[in-house]
This record gives sequence, structure tokens and C-alpha cells, in this order.
Amino acid sequence: MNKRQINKKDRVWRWIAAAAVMLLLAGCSREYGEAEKEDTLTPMDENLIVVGVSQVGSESVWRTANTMSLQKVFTKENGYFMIFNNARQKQENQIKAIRSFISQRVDYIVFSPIMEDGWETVLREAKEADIPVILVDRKVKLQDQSLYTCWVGSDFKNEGRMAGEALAYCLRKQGRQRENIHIVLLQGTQGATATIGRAEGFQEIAQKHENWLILEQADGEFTTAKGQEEMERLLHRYKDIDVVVSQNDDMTFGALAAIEEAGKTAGEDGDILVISFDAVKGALKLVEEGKITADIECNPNQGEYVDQIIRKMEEGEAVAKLHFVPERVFVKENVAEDLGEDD
Ligand code: GZL
Repeated sequence: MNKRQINKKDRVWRWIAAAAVMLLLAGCSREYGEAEKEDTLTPMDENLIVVGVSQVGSESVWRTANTMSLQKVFTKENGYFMIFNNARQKQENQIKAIRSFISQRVDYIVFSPIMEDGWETVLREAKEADIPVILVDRKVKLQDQSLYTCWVGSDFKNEGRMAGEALAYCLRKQGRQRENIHIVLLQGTQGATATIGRAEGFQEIAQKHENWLILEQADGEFTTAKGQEEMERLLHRYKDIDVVVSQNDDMTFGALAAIEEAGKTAGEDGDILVISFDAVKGALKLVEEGKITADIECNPNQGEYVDQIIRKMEEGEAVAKLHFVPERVFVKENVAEDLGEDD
């Protein structure tokens, strides 16, 4: 699978064959869904590596940064032609887009699966078409691990552990190691690798602290609106919340609005400690202001890693199955070093 022995001449013939298939399909008056229409306008160019990219959606600031990191590398100047599809947070749109990439005979499929289940069939179709699949960000649950070449992303379980350790450190600083600490969790998209890993990692630390009482975990879907809605409901239900652990900054923005509306304050000098994930610029400013106690970085810059992997595969070199991106924990003490960097 790693040996990309297709030379330029073969690639042109593949494009001619694919174009013929598409014309035939169009002639069968098949109604294309939105995804197909977006993805069928692919010029043939023997020099470009054609990459089909299926992105989860545009649900968060982090997702936008992740998309930008892919768009930054998959340019004609870099020798690529990218066919991009935004699945708008629907798995069926991702499956449609991947099938469209297969029918267009792209050279590589790059995608961030919205959830871990439900990919076996379409990834088998990609394998049968001899098109390598590179996962970014989230993972897939598969019986047959050969259905994808490799994955680039974060160690989500370690992110969860770092969140737990950051909370423990803050409580120690406040002399609250023995106090009963009432915690609510705002979870991301159900079934997503980030949601699963962050929850498992945080739980691993939480179970070491018998005075940490988890009141409820709510589904905030990684969005600001849902995060605010759920935090409002939790604040109405529980009058003694000490900590909110929010699995991304977008939900945190909503949670902070709800906390303020409830007449409470966030931060080490306030009523509720806020632990967040992603570390997008807007959230780091809130860390600097003390409203977010700790923000666990989730590095969205995965495009450069995928570019390096494809270059290696083009040369027939083997690539590792897993590629972890580096990440840090931001607190008030160290956030200035990053905020000073150019975007
Ligand atoms: C994490 C990514 C998550 C982000 C959210 O790698 O899957 O999805 O934390 C995004 O902001 O919606």
C-alpha cells in the first residue's frame, strides 16, 4: 500500500479513465448530491498529486484552524490538487465524499472521521481501489487496520490526564485537597475520538481523588450554543458547582456566558474553576485574564505532517502507523509566551 509506483503516465491514464466514468455516470442522469457536485470538477494535470479531503465540518475555531493547516499544504505550488468536502458534521456526507473521491480516482484520501464507528465498508472500497487513506485528528474503529495507512493527531487520553493534573495542581495551590469538589463535564461529539480519550484520561486522574464528585456529564457537541445551553441547565440544577471541565474552547465560551448570566464568576478567585481544551487564541486570552484556569492544547497544525507522509509514500518509503503532534498545557504563568507569537 505504501509503495506508490504510479508514474506520471499512469496517473494521466487514470484521470482519463475517471473522467470517462464520470461522464458516463452524468449521462445516466444520476442526481448528484451536493458533495458529488462540489467534488467532480477536477482538472487533469499529470504533475499534481490529487488529494481528496473530507473534513468533519466547521463546528469550532479549532476545526477552522485544522482545515487551514490542510489548505496551506495542499496547493498547486506544493504539487497538489485538493478536492475538499465539508461534511457539515454528518457521517453520511463523509461517506458520500469518500465514494466520490474513489470514483474520481484521487491519489490519496485524507479525512477526519466525525465518529469512530461506521467506516469499514467505505474504507474497504478505497482499499480495493488502491487509494491510500490517511486519517487526521480523529480515529476509526476497524476490524481490519490495513484499511488505512496511518493517522496524524493528538494523544487525547493524555490531554485528559493533563486536564486532571492541572485541576489537581490548582486545588493544591488553593489548599482544597481535602474539600469536596463538585465537578460538571461538558463533553464533545458523542463517539468522537477526542471525546472518548479526553473523558478517559480525566477519569484516570479523577478516580485518584475521592473528594472529587462528578455531578453530571452533559453533551455539548463541541459548539458554543450547546455548551451554553447545557451549562445553563447544569447551573439551574446544581447550586454547588466548583469546577467545569469543558472538552473544547467553543463550549467553554458558552459555559462562561452561562456562568456570568447566573451571577457567578469563573476563575481561581471566583466561584467556578474552568478547565478547557484546544487552546485557541481567544481562549488563551481568557487564560491570561484568569477566567480559564488551564487550557490543554490540541494542536490543529496537522497538514505539514500529512504532506511529509505523502512525500515519503510517493518515494515508496514506509511510514509509521501513528503520528502524534506535540501539545502543551497553558496556565496564567506561561500563556504570555504563546500570545506574543504571530498567528
Ligand atoms: C480534537 C478535535 C475536536 C476539537 C474540537 O482533535 O477532534 O473537534 O477539540 C473540534 O474543537 O470540534
